[in-house]
Amino acid sequence: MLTIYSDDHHLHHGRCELMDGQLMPCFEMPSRADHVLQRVKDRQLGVVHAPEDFGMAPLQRIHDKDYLAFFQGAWERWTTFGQDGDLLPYTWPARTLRQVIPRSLHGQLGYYSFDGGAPITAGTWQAAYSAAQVALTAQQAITQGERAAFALCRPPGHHAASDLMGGYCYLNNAAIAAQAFLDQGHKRVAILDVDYHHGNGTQSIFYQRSDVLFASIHGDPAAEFPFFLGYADELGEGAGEGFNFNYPLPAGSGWESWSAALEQACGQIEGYDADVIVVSLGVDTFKDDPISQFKLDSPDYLAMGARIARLGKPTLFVMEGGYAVAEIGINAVNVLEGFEGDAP
Ligand code: Q9C
Ligand code: ZN
Repeated sequence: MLTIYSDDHHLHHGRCELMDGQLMPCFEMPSRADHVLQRVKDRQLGVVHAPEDFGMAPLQRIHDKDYLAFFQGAWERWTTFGQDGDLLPYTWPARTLRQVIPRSLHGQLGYYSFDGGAPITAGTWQAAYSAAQVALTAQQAITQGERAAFALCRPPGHHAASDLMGGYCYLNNAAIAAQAFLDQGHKRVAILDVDYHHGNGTQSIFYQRSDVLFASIHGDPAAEFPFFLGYADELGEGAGEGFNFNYPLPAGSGWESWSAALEQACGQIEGYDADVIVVSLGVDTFKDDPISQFKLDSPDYLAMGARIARLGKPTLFVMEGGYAVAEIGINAVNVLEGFEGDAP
């Protein structure tokens, strides 16, 4: 399987995220992608190519123009204050407050974010921009006839909405790629999100649309980040009604219940008859993940890939979460090898 990868992810290395009342060292760190790349090479999964540059237009198909401009220019504005620590928001326009875009940098940062988990550093824009190009380059390979491709994106994307960053995500790589498929003539795209956390950004982007089906298996948001989206009764809205499926599972869930949810998600995708599948590939469902509560083991990821292959569609894998750094490469590449072992 073809892998697309850019070294630019090293430009994003946040110091701290706000979690459980503390500033903690970021779990989302550069060594994550380095380990996945190393495993791709060790297993000789296939060639590794650098991304092409498709410019801003495909990003603007998903993200708000003012959000993109804010994100691109935020670090420069921060340095004019003589600051060089990471930018982290601390005030959000929650209930009773007005959804107004203030003049202040930190006011705007609060407006364009939903948590304190997505620090902006000097290189965050370039890293996120390149990650989106990684997804688009892998997407193009599939358009040109590849059966599958792996977009080794970092930072991840599935928590990012049209005009919101959060949950370590800035640009929604999977959504940008899904939209590119549609813009190039595909009619129906299914996004299968297997990350431990609900893909709130992706869901929100396509919630009112029938040309993208979204199915996600994740920790029950009543107990788990992102808390405020991802419940089973969210089925889509308007033209999108019946094209959104959430499978929240309790803490402690292992392969038996997880794979039963996967079976249901795959049933929906099969009924939808998608032209192409985008997999938001997070492996933070692993039993030793430091911030997650599922119990999948490394061989389970082979079975996961095999089941996805039996959908029988061209498939784009987009890297999302996974914080057990020593095992992230084994688990992510196991999905890809499981897929290839079962591809028709
Ligand atoms: N400040 C992904 O797996 N944890 N994101 C709480 C909030 C956030 C996970 C921190 C977990 C985000 C792509
Ligand atoms: Zn996650």
